Amino acid sequence: MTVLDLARLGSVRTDWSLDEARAVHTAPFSDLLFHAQRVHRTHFAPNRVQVSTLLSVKTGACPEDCKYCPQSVRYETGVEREELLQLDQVVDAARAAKAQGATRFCMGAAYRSPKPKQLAQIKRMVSEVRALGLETCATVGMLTREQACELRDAGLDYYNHNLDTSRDYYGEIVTTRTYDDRLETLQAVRDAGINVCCGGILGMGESEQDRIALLHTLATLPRHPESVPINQLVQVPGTPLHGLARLDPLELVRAIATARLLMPRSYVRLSAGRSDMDDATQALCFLAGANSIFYGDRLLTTPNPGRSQDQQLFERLGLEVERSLPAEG
Ligand code: SAM
Ligand code: DTB
Ligand code: SF4
Repeated sequence: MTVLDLARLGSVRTDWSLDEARAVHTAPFSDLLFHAQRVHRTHFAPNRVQVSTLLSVKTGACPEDCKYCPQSVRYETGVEREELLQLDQVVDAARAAKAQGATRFCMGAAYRSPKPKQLAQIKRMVSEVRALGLETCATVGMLTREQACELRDAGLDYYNHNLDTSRDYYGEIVTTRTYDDRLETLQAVRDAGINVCCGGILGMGESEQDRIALLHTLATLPRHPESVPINQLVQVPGTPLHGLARLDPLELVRAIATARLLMPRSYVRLSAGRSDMDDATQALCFLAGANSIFYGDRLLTTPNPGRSQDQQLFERLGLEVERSLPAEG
């Protein structure tokens, strides 16, 4: 390799060049996986997976135009508009998720950004879920610095806000908010002292260069996101991206391995899209350094493999669910 020796990778850096990121992503597959696994083992227990459970606390009728999303009001996808859930509905779902082994509960809302009354209700949800002994995560759209501080004070541990794709390709996917809007929200969340959960979606018709650029942007943020969700597009009829050619599964594995090598201490989550993957692909993703999944039979509005299916997969692979909450930091 000309610009980079994979065998020397393993330390946490935020000064990656795009050439270095490309050299990692395009390395011979076995070298890439070998070194991703090597680096994974220096920072994490090799056979342990963190599990988060998702709940859509406000579904549908979103004003944004994200071309992948079944919840945008602009596309006929059959997703029914629902009001914000009641507090007790959310707490019941969180209790059930905890009983089933989740350590983190992530509440998603189909908002561009929350209004003051909505934020007040979400803060109550966060506080009550945290009181159950779960880590809390929310993804409710763009936040101001003040809103981020309010959520932190309510007990929010993580905020999910994805970059989705590369800066260059982004305009093909979303026009109602900019890449810089997203980066600003991420900075507000970081400055508030909330852990950052930030990743993207693969399989939206982007090029390999776009996937590399997305991973490079994530890995050169002032601090790496603590969680990096790598979603494979869930193709929903009615959305503009429905019917696209499927991503080569080995490209997904490459992206996970690259995330592991560029962000060695971050949890890399094999996120949406697992219902469309076979067990061998998922096994390769874990080998490549994925160490987190969404657990439970629904994502936000689309299906996820059921718990029993995941338990079988974990047994086949000798994976165990991380029971204790990881140390802060
Ligand atoms: N409305 C908020 C926002 O977008 O900021 C939060 C909820 S939104 C559904 C959270 C993330 O889910 C999106 O940023 C996107 O990365 C992911 N997502 C949405 N639809 C998806 C799909 N069909 N396939 C894969 N990921 C998807
Ligand atoms: C993330 O990166 N993936 C999750 C979570 N963060 C909020 C969402 C996936 C949504 C898939 C489509 C749906 O179920 O509506
Ligand atoms: Fe709305 Fe979020 Fe879906 Fe975009 S991804 S349409 S902001 S719910």
